[in-house]
Amino acid sequence: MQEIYNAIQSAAIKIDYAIKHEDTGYSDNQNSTGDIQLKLDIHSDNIIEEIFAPITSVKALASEEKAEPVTVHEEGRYLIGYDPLDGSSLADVNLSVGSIFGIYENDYSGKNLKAAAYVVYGPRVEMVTADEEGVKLFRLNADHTFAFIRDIKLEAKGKLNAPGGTQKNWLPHHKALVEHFFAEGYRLRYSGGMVPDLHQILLKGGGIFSYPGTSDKPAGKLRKVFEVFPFAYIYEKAGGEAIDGKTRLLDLSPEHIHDTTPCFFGSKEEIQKVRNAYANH
Ligand code: P6P
Repeated sequence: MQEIYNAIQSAAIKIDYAIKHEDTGYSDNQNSTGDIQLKLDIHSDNIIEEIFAPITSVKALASEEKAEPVTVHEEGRYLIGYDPLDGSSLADVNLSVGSIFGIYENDYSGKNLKAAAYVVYGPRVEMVTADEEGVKLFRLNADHTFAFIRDIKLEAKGKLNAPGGTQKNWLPHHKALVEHFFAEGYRLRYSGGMVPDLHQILLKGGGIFSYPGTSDKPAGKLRKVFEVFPFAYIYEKAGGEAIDGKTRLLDLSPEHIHDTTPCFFGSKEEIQKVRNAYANH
């Protein structure tokens, strides 16, 4: 797994440079979800593919920016599912963005995740890894190496509330749930970037991030393989939980590689409140 973490670090350094110094404009292409791709999306995807393709333990690469997975070593052990630059349009307004990686075996179902990692490109470049040894925070140094900073653990209850999705399309029980957290004194922390928003809750010790099914998007917006499963794995390894409102996210499987799902990530007490709110819906 260290070989894969090293590859993520190498890609992160190149992608961080691209964010800071290259064109953040739109390309003429669309990805398979219909999003118009930024030149940064395509460049970040190419950086990752170029760095991962020679790794013989990697069997295939599935990117949010590509229609189908690409096989690189038939005998490889790991399937990588990744979002090369999540929230890339936020780079244009100088907000933090991130890369997300799921390291799977056999197939891209939640139960077959063996490790997960992400990189946050913000005032500092930080990488978080999650595996059987727990959740660990690393930070990029001036000498272009990543130094271990600390282990990450979630408290049973937090103070932050990151409510995603278009509010006018929230279902009534979801709106009541979000309002309950605010009435309890939770503070709004939502940038529109999944990676920095979930990173903040992890580093601050707890809270709740939600991207629900809405009247216009009943299956939610965030992708199972590239975004949701990796963060579900990370939140569980940090002592939290991750559900779709009822079901544990890591018990789900994608019918198609770009499938989406409603998702809630958070501390145990907050996730129990989500279960209660969604019990009869
Ligand atoms: P909304 C960014 O486009 C993204 O995929 C995630 O990073 C983020 O959590 C979500 O969409 C934001 O979506 O609808 O709240 O703007």
